[in-house]
Amino acid sequence: DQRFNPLAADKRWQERWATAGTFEADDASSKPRSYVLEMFPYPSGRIHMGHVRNYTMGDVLARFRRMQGYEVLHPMGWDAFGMPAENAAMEKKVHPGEWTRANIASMRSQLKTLGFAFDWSRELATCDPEYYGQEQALFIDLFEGGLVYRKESAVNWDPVDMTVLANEQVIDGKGWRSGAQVEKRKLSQWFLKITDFAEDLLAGLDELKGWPEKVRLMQENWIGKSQGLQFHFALAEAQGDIASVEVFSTRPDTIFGASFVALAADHPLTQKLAGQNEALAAFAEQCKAGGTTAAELETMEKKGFDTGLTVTHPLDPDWQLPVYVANFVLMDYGTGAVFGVPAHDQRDLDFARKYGLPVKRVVSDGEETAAEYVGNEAYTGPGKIVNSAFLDGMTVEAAQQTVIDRAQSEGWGKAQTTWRLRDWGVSRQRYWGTPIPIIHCDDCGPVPVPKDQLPVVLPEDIDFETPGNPLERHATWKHIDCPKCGKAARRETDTLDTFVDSSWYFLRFASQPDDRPFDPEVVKQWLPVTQYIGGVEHAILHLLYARFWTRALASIGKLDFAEPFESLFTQGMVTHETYKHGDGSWLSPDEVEKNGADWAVISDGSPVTTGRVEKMSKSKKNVVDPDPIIEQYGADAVRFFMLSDSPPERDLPWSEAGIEGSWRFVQRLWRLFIAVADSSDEGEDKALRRKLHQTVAGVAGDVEALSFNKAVAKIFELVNLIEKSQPSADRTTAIKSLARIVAPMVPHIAEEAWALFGETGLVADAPWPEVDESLLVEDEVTIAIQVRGKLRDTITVAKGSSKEQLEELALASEKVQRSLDGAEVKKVIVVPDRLVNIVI
Ligand code: ANZ
Ligand code: ZN
Repeated sequence: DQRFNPLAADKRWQERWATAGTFEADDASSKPRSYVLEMFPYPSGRIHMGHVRNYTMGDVLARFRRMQGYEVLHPMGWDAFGMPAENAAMEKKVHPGEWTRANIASMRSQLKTLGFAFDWSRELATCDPEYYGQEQALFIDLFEGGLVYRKESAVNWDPVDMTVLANEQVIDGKGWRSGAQVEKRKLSQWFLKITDFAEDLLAGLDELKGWPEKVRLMQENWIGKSQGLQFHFALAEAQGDIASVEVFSTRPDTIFGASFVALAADHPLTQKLAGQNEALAAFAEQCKAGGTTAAELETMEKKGFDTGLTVTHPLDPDWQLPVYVANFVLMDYGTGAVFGVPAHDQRDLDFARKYGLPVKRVVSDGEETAAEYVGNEAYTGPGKIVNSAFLDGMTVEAAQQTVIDRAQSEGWGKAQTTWRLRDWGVSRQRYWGTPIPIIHCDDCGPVPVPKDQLPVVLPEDIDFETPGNPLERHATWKHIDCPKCGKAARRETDTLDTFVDSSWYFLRFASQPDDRPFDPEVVKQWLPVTQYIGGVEHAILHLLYARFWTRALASIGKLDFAEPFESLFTQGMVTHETYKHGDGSWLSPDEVEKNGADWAVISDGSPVTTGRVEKMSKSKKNVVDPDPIIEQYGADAVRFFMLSDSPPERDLPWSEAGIEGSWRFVQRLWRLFIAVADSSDEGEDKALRRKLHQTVAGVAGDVEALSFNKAVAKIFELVNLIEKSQPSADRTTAIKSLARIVAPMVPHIAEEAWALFGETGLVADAPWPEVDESLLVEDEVTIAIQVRGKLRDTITVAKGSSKEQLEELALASEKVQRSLDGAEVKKVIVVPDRLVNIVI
């Protein structure tokens, strides 16, 4: 057949790989190892283009590494716990487990149609008791290792999902899933001591050379190490047992620019004052409703409440500063109180202007030194200290040290390091998660479930009619006797944040014994993950938790390495144009068609406005479902399109033209393959041979660097040259090698070709073509031959030919002799490797 038919071929090879166990990783292999991992999906129901792109990239690398002789671990599984399953249970009245497993089944078969080289024998779902039971065992290990504790704390409460959210899950003051305004509540919660590892998590970032700089920076900012001075301002009049206000500042050098002191709404002093002041109590309430992220604190309107109290400046007993309660001061950072320096801090400046407070310059921008600061932009740059008594003339750094030294020697403050990172609250008042394996006993307190009683399995008979936690409401599940004293006790009804599930799945992929979470010896063979690929949306959440979890397990002797992911790649998104009705409602790409230059709704011909190219998302309806595309064009064309059109870190705009181009390219490959299937062409084609070897080497380098679009460009060049070349033994070799070069990208057609060539075995198992290094350097050059400055001929000669040789060859040229037409040669100018000019 002249056409490649993916419908038959795709399935045939997918089955062959499966029955041969081609991609099952061997724990006992003596080959070098490579662990290629893509972030496992949440089983929402359908594979989307983002998944296709992500997994295609990982797949190319995994297949390529196998061909290079590595033992490759390339697993796939399901991040299967979480809210959407419960939402489905409430909306559609299906059990979350049933909904999840049905989704997994359909997404698994979708992934299989793309021919990904996954080791399906290691597939896992975090909702399997075999998985979460081992997670419970690890939780108990961490509990016994002192890395888990329970405390009453103000939590972010999502009133729609009726659950607690981690700080990371609150975006712009709203729940990351529900989008509902988050409230503050006090609840007893389980925490993991990630802050014990703050310094180490920060220091480790320096070693992660294979991570994008931007991700490292995001983690650094999240961990947020600040060094400064913690000191107190004495209250002019003590308020009961409170005699001073403790503040933390990274800018003690600006202490003479202080203009006010501000307290958080839930600061103990605020609370005390609010007890006697209704207006203040109302103001504090109002502050708590506001957002808590850095970005929000920057942008929201600064509001304050003058308490009427004053404090004394620590370096000038005659100087009194007013005390405000301010909405931009957080209780859970530093000490929950600050001193404001309006001239050098924008928030403080906005605040000072609003309340008419003094604005005193204490750092000179190099020109101005006057004490009165009139601008509306705080100066935060470097400079000399001014208007600051004994600090005058110092640099910012020197003044900071001087103030810290003075505070310490006089005993009113001390050098302090403050972290933005908070311990990780992992309690969720939800059903569909890993039950926290703890039993509460009135006499013994919290007792871990004995390991031989794990897993603590979720009950199946639950009801979702009422909001809140079904485990709490279940008639019998939580009632159990205390494992220590035997008295009636209660199970913990909170489940673990699903980010716990994804904090160690890569370990379980490497080793999954029945009787423990993993075998550290086997894990050691595979980890760290050689290449991790996923979305940048996980730059902080998942990646920080996984780094923490690995360290935590190492600290209790379960592992002997700290960093789980050696290299990280964050791929761009798949985007699509957006379409809208006249009334502004969204239309999906398959509801519209192009009518000349304009777009129209297919059903009624009404006009369509086209919008920006944006990430494919259900909310904007600009989603293209991969399934029908795969059915129409086959897996290889889809895979090839995912790799070819954009650099992998950039967004990839989906286009019909693009996928069609890929489809045509697959057919071009096929025509080449069938043409040489049983060719006995003879003769050399040195240029083509050279191109082949350059391509083999170049594509290898590009794939290794995940520069797939560059690899594709090189393959295009080779194919173009092959198509133009005459039959020869070199051409046959080039085409047969081409099957191996493209095999990681378009594995189905490559297998088909491999069989066509009469090769035994699978191309997936074939070695990557060898490179003849000597063919990589250009050893021939083309020389221009001019007569009186005019180009008359070109000759190809060995690089570095001598002047004499070049002169002789030039004069021997027939075209040159013709143009000389018997004239006398006066002089021959030779520029080696470039040109020969004959002067007559
Ligand atoms: C005086 C000052 C003067 C400040 C100046 C800054 C600039 P980072 O670097 O993020 O740690 N701050 C301290 N605790 C706070 C809280 N609970 N809520 C809101 N703001 C707080 O920021 C440290 C700075 O943030 C501290 O230094 C303090 O303001 C403020 F020209 O003190 B600074
Ligand atoms: Zn007990």
